[in-house]
Amino acid sequence: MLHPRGLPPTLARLQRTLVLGIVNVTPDSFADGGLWLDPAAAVAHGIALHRNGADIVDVGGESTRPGAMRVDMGSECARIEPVVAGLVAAGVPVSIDTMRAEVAAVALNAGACMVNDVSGGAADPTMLPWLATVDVPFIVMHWRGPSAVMSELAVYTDVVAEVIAELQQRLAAVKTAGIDLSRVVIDPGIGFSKEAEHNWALLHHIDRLIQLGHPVALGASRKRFIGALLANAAGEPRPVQQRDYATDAITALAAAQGVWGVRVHDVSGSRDCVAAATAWRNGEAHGSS
Ligand code: PMM
Repeated sequence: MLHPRGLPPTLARLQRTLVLGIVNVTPDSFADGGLWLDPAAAVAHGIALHRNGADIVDVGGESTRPGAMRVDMGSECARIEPVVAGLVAAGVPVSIDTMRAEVAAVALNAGACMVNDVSGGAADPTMLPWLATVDVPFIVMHWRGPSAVMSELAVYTDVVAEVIAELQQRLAAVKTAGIDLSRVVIDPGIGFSKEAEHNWALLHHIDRLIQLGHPVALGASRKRFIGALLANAAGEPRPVQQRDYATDAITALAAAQGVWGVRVHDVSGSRDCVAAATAWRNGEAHGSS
């Protein structure tokens, strides 16, 4: 498994897809909004995710669902800091899901070991210069614009080629900022300025992203395109809490293809899928745990 440089050694020795468990400390995220606003509840949830098999717990303080408005920086910091600190104190590896350098810096000071920026450094002009001064892995996701307008930007002629070209532009900016590309994980940004057909095309062609030579992360968990796929006869989408079996199938297929990490709500299902897919891929059980 190709890992990004700067990953804690215990994670960097794993020869399988990593599972990132999601803790959104927000009132308005689509799957878990409002559940973990209380820091103690968020920490307890993150610890439970880790016990259930999350290799990393990804903590975010700002919802990025389509149409969401931005939260101010002070509130975002106040939401994430005690949660990151509490998880780190419990021995849980933490990544910080933010588009702001200052928030990421607060999280790193509290012990976070990775930065996950859904804008790939595009939303905050200080993100890349700051990242050049630290030495942690950095997830660069494909992003076309803020949540308030992202649905209007879901226009593609060839979604796979365009996502790859736009990711390569971000990688060039990352390199120009002085960040070693061996630290970078790329992510197609499932659901971000993408309709269902775009998401499925990107998953179908995930091998083309993997061929770019960077670790690839995927965040498909419980997203709207899964709800649409599993809609009932009346055309009503499958409720958010009933999308985990399909999410698990995506994890299994991603792990079989060699995706580096999956960002999910239901950690235990994804860990089982990773174990089975790794054993299938290797032709033996060794290295699956
Ligand atoms: N999706 C969400 C938030 N952060 N980070 C990465 N790297 N990739 C994603 O697809 C991604 C992300 C939105 O989902 P959520 O509301 O369940 O957190």
